[in-house]
Amino acid sequence: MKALVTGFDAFAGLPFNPSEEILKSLRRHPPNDLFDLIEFSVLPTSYAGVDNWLERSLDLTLDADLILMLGLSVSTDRLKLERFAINVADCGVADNRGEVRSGVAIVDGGPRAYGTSVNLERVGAQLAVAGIPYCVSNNAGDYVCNYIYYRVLRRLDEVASTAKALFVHIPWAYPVTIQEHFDLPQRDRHLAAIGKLLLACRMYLDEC
Ligand code: PCA
Repeated sequence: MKALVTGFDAFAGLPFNPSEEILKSLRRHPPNDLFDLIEFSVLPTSYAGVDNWLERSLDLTLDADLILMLGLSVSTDRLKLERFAINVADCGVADNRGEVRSGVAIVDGGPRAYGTSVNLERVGAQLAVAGIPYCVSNNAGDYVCNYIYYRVLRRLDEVASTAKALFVHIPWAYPVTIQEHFDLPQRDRHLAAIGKLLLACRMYLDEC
């Protein structure tokens, strides 16, 4: 099975983006037992950067069984499995090219929202077994993460692809309370959580 995994670089003045760190580590230690990884991309946190990546990666997105997109949410302390992407960019925070989009449709005339075809409850159940804190979220925000999610889901819909796409927001840090499960530095906790997420996705795909 082929997976394409993306993350984003630091944005809004934050010192780094854990999703970028995760991607770098996956590149060094690819989970070959779970997926043939066709690409790990760290994307610039900008609307235009996402557009450029999609342009370049058209074939890759169509070739993948799983497109797993990762990004940081500063307001969560657990993995957030995102169910929907909405057709609007509407965030006061400038992207890394200085662009602010307020109330702008992502695709003119496109559906108001797309939903992932991944069964989040089933993926979540596997995460729970592995002791990974997570929640299912119905709101991926209105910034660049929602933007890439909408654009990828739209592309898959347009070509009637059977590939599964999922956006997961990751926390800045996992709470101390899970330290008993993860007696590890934050960086390694992130890697452990994403390792279990990839495993959960693989198990889910095997069942489909
Ligand atoms: N998080 C931002 C954009 C990049 C990232 O990692 C978001 O939630 O939209």
